[in-house]
Amino acid sequence: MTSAPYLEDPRPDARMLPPRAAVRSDAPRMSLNGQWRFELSPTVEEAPAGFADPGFDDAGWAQLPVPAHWQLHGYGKPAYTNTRYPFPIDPPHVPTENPTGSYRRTVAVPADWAGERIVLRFEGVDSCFAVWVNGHEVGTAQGSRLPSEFDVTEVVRPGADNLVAVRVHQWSAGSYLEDQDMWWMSGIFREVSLLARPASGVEDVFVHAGYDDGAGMLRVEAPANARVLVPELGIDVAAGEEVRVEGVQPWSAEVPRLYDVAVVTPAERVELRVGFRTVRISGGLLTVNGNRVLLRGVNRHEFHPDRGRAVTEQDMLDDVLLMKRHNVNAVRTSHYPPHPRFLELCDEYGLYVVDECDLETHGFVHVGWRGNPTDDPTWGDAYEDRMRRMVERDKNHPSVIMWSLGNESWTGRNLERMYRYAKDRDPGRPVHYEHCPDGRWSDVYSRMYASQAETDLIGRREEPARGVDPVQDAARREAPFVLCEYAHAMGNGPGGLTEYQELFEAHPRCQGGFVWEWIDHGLRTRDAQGREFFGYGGDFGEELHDGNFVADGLLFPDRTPSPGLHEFAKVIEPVRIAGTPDGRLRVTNLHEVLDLGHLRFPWAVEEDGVEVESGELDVPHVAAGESVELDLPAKAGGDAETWLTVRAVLAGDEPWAPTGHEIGWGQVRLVERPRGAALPGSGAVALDRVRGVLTELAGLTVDGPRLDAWRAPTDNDRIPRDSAADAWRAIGLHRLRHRVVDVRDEDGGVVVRTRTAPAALDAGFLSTMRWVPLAGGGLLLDVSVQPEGEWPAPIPRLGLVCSLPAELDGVTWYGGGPGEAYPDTRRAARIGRFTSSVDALQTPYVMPQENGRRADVRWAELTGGGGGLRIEALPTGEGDPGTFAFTARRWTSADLDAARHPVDLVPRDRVWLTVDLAHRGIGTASCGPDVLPQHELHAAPVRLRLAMTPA
Ligand code: IPT
Repeated sequence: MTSAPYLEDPRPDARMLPPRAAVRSDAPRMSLNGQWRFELSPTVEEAPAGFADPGFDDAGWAQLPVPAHWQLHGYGKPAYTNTRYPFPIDPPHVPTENPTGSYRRTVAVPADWAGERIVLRFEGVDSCFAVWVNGHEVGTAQGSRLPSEFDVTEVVRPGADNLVAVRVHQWSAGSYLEDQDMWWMSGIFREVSLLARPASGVEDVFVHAGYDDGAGMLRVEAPANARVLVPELGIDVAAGEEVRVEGVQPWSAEVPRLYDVAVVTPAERVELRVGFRTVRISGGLLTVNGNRVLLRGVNRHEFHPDRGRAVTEQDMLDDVLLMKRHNVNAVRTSHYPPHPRFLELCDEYGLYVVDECDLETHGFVHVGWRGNPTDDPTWGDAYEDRMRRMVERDKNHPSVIMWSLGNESWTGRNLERMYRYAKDRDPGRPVHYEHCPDGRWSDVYSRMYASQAETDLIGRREEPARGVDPVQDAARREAPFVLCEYAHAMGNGPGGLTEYQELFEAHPRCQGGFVWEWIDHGLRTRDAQGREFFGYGGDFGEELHDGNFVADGLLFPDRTPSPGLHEFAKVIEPVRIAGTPDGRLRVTNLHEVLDLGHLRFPWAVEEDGVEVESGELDVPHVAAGESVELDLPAKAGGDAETWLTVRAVLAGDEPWAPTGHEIGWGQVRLVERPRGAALPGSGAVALDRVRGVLTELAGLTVDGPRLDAWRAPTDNDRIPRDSAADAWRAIGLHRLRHRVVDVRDEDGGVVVRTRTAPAALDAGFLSTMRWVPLAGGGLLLDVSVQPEGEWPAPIPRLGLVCSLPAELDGVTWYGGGPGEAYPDTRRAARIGRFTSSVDALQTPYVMPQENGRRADVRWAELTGGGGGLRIEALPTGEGDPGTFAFTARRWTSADLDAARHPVDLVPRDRVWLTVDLAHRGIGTASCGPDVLPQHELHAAPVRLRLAMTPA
């Protein structure tokens, strides 16, 4: 039995004031952010008695900043589970061992606050708290990511120091509703403030600003004595009065036009930035201002590697700018309302928001949803209270185009209460919920991780029925379709984005979705040797955890964009530039409202990756949704492979990016690659005739190449049940053995035939490597690989691996770049000439795995220490693309496979070069569909011809 019964009581405390809009007001406000006295106790019962009394001596206590999580300041440890509750499922009870933080601080309340109503406001406390002022308990609250306010007028002494004491519990009944896939971290993690609320001030305000038929419609719910002023539009009307405003500019994510609105009573002035826009579902489509929207979205958790969810304004701005710069136009606030400032930034910079309530009961899935609070009426008030606090706080943001009830909470009556609350209070926004099996309590049909094939069926409205109620099913089938989560961005990937985007563009009903997720939640920490890395589940001693499943974002924890974000930005580019079959150029404007007038189109012609000509293309101001065909701006001259690259860049500064920022690009090949020729010469092939591998190449000491069919499994290879990587390991692809069949001198060269296979299997690969010395030095390699026997499963790759001297640290290549690329993640790689270093080629995934592959490579050079190796693919013409892909690393694939964090990868004294003949796609099987059939790799004959010469 707990001595703090409120923490196991799901019902909202009646002392909490009615929720209201977050607004900027000129009423007096004091921030209580900063250092508070703090002590952490292992149980509620052991929390210091009498700590809320003004006379209590806290001189011996430490200090903790507010806002912050105590686990990130040396108190307790963060813990990560995805869906499993880290405590027994015993609702509404929580363990007796319930870390409890006691917070104290004094605040000098100005004397002129006397006579005012005084309110204490918390923006977010995880997960439950009780608060005292000057020794008097004023209330308790749950709902970690929701605001709460308490009237403290009776107990505050203006003109004196006042003691605020808060007791925060890590676990509460509310924890059952907050089982989001993230770190369990506690404390006062958003701001605290003290407000003087003037009598007859603007207690609450609800702006209705629609846009229809070229005109705005404004009506502001506010106290009856309030005036509504919009100076820019010459509006000065009474609260509640509806005005039609001709010629107003609408708000959209692309053109986030805001108007300053003041709501004024004699006692208070409240300022808002208002956007005129109408969200509607009509004709089965989700529209904003009558336009179908295509959501190029991401799921955003609040995260910083040092601060956790206690994000700063700069962190929020960084997110918004990074999103805008990567063509993202929508955010789902998975799975709780964000810090209120984030929504202001979305209003200002232009992002559509699905504002999601702080609700997830996912852990009940592990007991067949038995006891799930979602359908238990004793939790009904708690559910409705959460929805109400979100809707009331966020109702004035034009960016919020949909409310979401929460995530993964199965189904039940309490969702109906949330849905009804939102619809009654705010008919102007559709409501989203994904997890009712028949699509109930949602105005859109939402799914997560549906495959491309199923998405296609849904787009055609040919999907199988769901649920048992035909009326409900018919309603669902009429609804617009949104993937509230797709393309799991864990580790290397996500693969298959292009195929989704094609469906979103082909089927009006498929209105896009939200990649899971925006940022890796890796917490910065150090190993025993003091080396820094980003920790994931298990790195903090948790007995129950879900490993690196918490690191599945498009950004690395420090907000460096991952290759996945570059790929996503390219796939969702709002301007598409492509060659046409008859040799022209098509520019398609995929914007929602913008024409192309805000962009410039610089072009360049490159021969063998070297620019020979450049200019700027004159593109008409094509309207949104339209396209234009133009003549190519340049003709090809030379014999070398020649590409035209046209880029779409900002013609002027935008608030989110400077002039010249690239939003899209396309390439057209003007001259095909000439057939590769190489002049045979005379010379020796330095071969270890026993092992069938070279010992010297281009003047360098080498060991290899050998045939290799392994890659360090990616999260997508490794995580699903019966994973691809399990099959590869079972076969033994990571422990191949080589048997030299024969070594023959032939036509001035050497032919080495080797059978490569894992122990205990009767299938293998027969590789034939024909080595011929070249006239200018170096060797020509003609390699063909023939599978033998029955290969029981698809394989990750087929290629060569060779070790080279460690001095070779500079890399230049002509092919796909600048970033890594795999068969289903290669849109962002353009054909060009790129320079890097071995170290910079590595992608530092939070969990080490296959990475850094450069694809579609014509030639590559590794240089350093006065020497170098050039590898050039010579097309054979027989289904051979005449390209290869490579990685260059200071460690082996086995090292990469064994490492758990990037710091485990200790450079060895060689560089390992892998050259791919074939490689499997990436897919998103860590959560979602696996590699699509067209990107799967089955054992099949492959061939490649490479000139390997000194560089
Ligand atoms: C889905 C969750 O909604 C999300 O929070 C996250 O956990 C994601 O998966 C995986 O990273 S739920 C899953 C069972 C599809």
